[in-house]
Amino acid sequence: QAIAILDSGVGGLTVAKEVMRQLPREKVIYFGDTARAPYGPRTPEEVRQFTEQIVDYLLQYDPKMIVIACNTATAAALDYISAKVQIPVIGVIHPGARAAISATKTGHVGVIGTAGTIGSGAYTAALKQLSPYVQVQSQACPTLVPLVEQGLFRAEGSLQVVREALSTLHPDEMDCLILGCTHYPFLIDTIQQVMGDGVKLISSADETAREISTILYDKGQLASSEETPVHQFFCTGDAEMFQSIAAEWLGEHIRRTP
Ligand code: DGN
Repeated sequence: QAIAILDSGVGGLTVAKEVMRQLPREKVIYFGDTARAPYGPRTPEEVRQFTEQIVDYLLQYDPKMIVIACNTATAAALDYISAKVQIPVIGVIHPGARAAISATKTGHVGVIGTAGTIGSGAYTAALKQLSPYVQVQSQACPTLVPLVEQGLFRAEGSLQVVREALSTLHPDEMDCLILGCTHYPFLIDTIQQVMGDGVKLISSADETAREISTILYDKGQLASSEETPVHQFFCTGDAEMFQSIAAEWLGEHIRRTP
């Protein structure tokens, strides 16, 4: 049985990569809804509907758990999907918040994400649930996901786009910044350059993979095969673009099947 990971596009690959690193025996089935990305500007109802469709598709493969590796979809649909399916379902917002609370020394935390995620207030709620003292600065960055989906995250112009997207944040008033969108780790070096070395960047991927590991261990469901798993990837849009971004990010050869 595999771990099913979904996102609006290539962003969830940042989580998949960490799952493959921390849990190398586990098979991953990845679904990127690249034809309908970005989810950020869509209504929560629409994001919930899309997430449900993807989960229904993935359930055909009988996965042992589902990872909603998209903050926008986690904010809009995690509770709904968890109540609907019989297997464990996790999102990326609580792991991201937990990682930030453990990393911050000043209690001043920044969050960037899509308009949907920031508008939902889900990060502020998750951070405040963990610590009543935390101060949160947040900013929606709608221009960043399209940059990543177009494979332009290493392009020269990306620095200017990132600089503009982050221009309202005050790096001197936070010690960590949550990359509250799974696409943003593709831009991590550029974001670090803009925010400066005083701000630690937090991505949910590491903590999410740890949570998956704990859940599977507790349920006695960790894979035990000696064979290297063969992962599967699905996308709804331009398969060539997806293949090239996934191969580069994961550092793996990805073969296309009809
Ligand atoms: N990767 C998704 C997230 O973490 O919110 C969102 C991307 C999007 O479709 N805008």
